[in-house]
Amino acid sequence: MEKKRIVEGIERYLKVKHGVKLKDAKDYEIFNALSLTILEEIVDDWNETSDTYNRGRMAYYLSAEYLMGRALGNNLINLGLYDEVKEVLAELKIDLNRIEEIEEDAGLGNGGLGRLAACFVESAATLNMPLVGYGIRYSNGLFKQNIENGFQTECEDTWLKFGEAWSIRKDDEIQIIKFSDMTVKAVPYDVPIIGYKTKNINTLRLWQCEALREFDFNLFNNQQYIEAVSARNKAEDISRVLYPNDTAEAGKILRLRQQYFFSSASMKDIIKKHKTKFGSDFSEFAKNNVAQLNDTHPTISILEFMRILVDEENVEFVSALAIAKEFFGYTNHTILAEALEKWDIRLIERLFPRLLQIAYEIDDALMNELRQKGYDEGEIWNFRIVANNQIRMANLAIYVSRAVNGVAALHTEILKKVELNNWYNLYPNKFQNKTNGITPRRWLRLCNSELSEFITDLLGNEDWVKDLSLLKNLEEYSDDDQVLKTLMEIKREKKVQLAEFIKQEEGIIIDPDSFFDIQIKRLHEYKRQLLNALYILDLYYRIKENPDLDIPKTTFIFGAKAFPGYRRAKGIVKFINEIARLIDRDEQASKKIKVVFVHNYRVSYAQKLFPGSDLSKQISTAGKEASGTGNMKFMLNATPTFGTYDGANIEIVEASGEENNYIFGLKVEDIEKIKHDYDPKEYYHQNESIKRVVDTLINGTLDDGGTGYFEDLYNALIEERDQYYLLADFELFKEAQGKVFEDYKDKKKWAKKCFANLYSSGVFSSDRTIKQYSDEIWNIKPASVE
Ligand code: 26Q
Repeated sequence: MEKKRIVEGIERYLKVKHGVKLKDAKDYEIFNALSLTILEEIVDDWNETSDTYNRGRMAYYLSAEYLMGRALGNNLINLGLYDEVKEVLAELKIDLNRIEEIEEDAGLGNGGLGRLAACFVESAATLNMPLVGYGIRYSNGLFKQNIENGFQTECEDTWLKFGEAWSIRKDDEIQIIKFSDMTVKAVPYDVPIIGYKTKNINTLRLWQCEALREFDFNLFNNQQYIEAVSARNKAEDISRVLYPNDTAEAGKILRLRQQYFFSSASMKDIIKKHKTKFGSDFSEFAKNNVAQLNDTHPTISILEFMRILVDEENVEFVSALAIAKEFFGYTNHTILAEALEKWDIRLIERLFPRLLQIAYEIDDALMNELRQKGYDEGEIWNFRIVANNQIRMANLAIYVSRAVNGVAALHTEILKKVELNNWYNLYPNKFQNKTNGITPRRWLRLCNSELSEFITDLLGNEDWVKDLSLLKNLEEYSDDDQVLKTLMEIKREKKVQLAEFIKQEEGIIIDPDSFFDIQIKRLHEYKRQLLNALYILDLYYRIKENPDLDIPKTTFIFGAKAFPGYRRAKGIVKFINEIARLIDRDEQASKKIKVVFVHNYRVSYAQKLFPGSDLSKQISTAGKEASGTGNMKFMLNATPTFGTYDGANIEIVEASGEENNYIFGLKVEDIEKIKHDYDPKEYYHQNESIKRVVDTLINGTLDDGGTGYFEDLYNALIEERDQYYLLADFELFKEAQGKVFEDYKDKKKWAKKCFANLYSSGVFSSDRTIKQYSDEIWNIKPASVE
């Protein structure tokens, strides 16, 4: 793109959008004008891509969450315009970095599942894969987190406050959505998904809910002002806010409305497109279309799809069901039983009575099949879609789909052998594994330009950004002192940058020459931030006993949002902050260790934390973390894993070598063996260090401000039998961390571990994952625009 065009574009959009000249423009206005300039540049290619895709078989990714983060930097990198734009702005005395930092994160997701969806749409675009993402345009994304006196507080996320440059509203493609008690509009906002160095531009279509009419004129004239706008508010409530929950809590009506809203809009959109090509002939529908359900959240799509085909398109029920079974695929993201979605049938009946009838009919079809295959009634019960006055969404998704997949090898094995074993025995060929991945554009090329340049220097070109398996070719340098030295210099530079950012954001000073031990992820008991905290507290006591304790100076960094209604999680936040305070106040301990809980952990913060890390903490109870993807982001930034035998940790360590990581703790089969007579009290009484740290929860060493949080944590460990096996893994954790500290002394040895992680990380590219979905489930092929 010519420099002149960039400047002209910025000036033009400043004028028409904000009514200002460049010299008077605020940073956010420059951000908007620059973004619109780039958007304008790609619109033709974008439309052409849609036309190209529409000519062939297409895949649709249905997800209630897309945790996109910021768009500008990523889009400039992928278009190959980053350096050019940086120069143009510099000539205008504007720092591109400052403009990037003004952008609000699009935080339309909770955590792993939402971020995975974001990586997937980017990879599909990069690979020219005909895939469209469908989701919800929440007015308020995931809450913003503050820490006040060590407690988490929340406030609303208003990401749209400056307007949003990176989407186009399509008023001519609105869908009308009917609930039994209200009818609303679904307005599509199309977000361009720009692949890396390709002309193709893919689409993420986010639906916004609006009322059919802005207000009721007659009520207004009667001076009933609140009533006049109440229908409008009720409609807008549907896409107002993302539920901050990352496990399925007892069904809430608004959540169900959200799910139906975007499912119905997406099904109608897909069917409309089909009809413009094939009229009312649905015989070839499944040949041209495939839809992936990102967990069960969009599973009501199946019922809506059936309703439209049967009631509106006059397709026989049996044929419609056969088409649906070809059309849908289902990805499972969780093993936690409490996270499996179930909806009360009375709720479904109240909002969409016809969908309940359809659910019963599908249930009948399944039961007939099972009876024919000789299953007895007791066995059949577990398969039922409607049972106990509930619709079991996972059963519906499994029955009506071409494929069911888990998200890491271990996870898929657990689904097959335990959680969904009955289904696996019924349909063994439906089950597949698709190990998660991450996009190397955002998670290396963009967030770590220093390391990226170094890789490019070593490999001679930038091909690795599009084919991450090429990183393997770095292995030949694994004994090259100069290479290892440069790698560690880059790491140190990224740690300095992180320390500066933490100072700016948290007002806390950390030492970039200390060891950065980082645990960043949603707060959950199964993820065991509490185990990490207890370990640190033990370390504190060991330093008190022996001020010369031989460990490297270490900064323990945490970042995590707790679901606002999850009391125990909030107690853990407070506990970590109290440990931080205890250490800061201690002259001896604070010389050796420091704890920082960074507030409002989010995608843009993550982009600074992964590159500035020395150790990746992935310590979930074995069998509980379906995959994890943060673990891959650390690895890609050359950081060893300290983790349990869980999720994708296992594959990470397999790829880069046990000797280059720290894998410890009980395995799934160990837990199976001990679970019946596990007694945490034995560990508590027999292990003095365990007792010492656990007792701080109740003996007044640490203060929870009278909330009862700490006593509750104590009870979880001691009285409620430590469901997540923290005490059983405590000594193993300690031993493994001891090994980390020992190994870190040998700088070269450590650098080699970092480097091995980098050159072994290629397989965790989401490009690989998307290729596998495309080949093994979706049956789609790349379609490039010329
Ligand atoms: C469901 C119903 C009602 C309210 C909320 C929900 C809900 C929302 C989000 C349930 C679950 C989620 C998110 C789950 C999630 O992020 N799972 C993670 O998915 C990642 C991608 O596959 C895995 O790497 C993680 O291991 C898994 O925890």
